[in-house]
Amino acid sequence: MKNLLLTTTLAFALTGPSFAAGTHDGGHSNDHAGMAKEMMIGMPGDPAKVTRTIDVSMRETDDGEMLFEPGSLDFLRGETIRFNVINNGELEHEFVIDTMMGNAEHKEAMAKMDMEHDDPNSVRLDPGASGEVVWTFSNFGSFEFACLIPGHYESGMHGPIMVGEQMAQADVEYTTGTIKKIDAKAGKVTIIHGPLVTLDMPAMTMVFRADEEMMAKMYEGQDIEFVADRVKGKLTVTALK
Ligand SMILES: [Cu+2]
Repeated sequence: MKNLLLTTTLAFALTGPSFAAGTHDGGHSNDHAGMAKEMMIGMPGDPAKVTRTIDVSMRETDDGEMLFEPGSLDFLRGETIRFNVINNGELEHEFVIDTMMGNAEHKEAMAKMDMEHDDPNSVRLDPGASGEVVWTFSNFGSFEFACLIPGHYESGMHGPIMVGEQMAQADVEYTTGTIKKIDAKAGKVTIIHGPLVTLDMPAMTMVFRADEEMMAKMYEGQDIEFVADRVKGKLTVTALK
């Protein structure tokens, strides 16, 4: 088959304009107290139905950055996640999940007055403290986690949350490409490739990592079908045919 994009494991739907109103219609205090109100990003999860636990660390770096680890999050629609959030920094931080619009509005409000969140979609922690958020991602889309304490978002404390849907296993995987260059010593291969939908990347020419075994099956100029994924933060060819 010569389709540029043969298949895909995840389908992402972007949040539409109707979602843009955010979740805090100015009445910030109205949705306190853990009310199970559904937001675009989903709703408070039932701790008995947690499907995965994710550790999230918050801290500052020596050069003045502030960050979350991991730096991005991917879920499947319907997952209920327990976020074990720990503040490894020396300043107070918070973990808030919402639409980007919701976070932007909230951040603006916090710039005027440092409100302390007590919403089910957030947790605010003193240095050394840990806490949790249990959340069900009931809608597709692109969302965001962030710390909205003034200045922290700008110092790096935000990252994307993608909520997608799992397709049938038979539909999984290969993208077409042509091998442009191989640098076996460095374990790198340059591939002119079609869109990598699961990685949210358009068609382009990119350098990937590949292990020795994978490399042995490749030659420059070869037309391939391959799967790429992030392995330890590096784009890596994980399957080839
Ligand atoms: Cu912070």
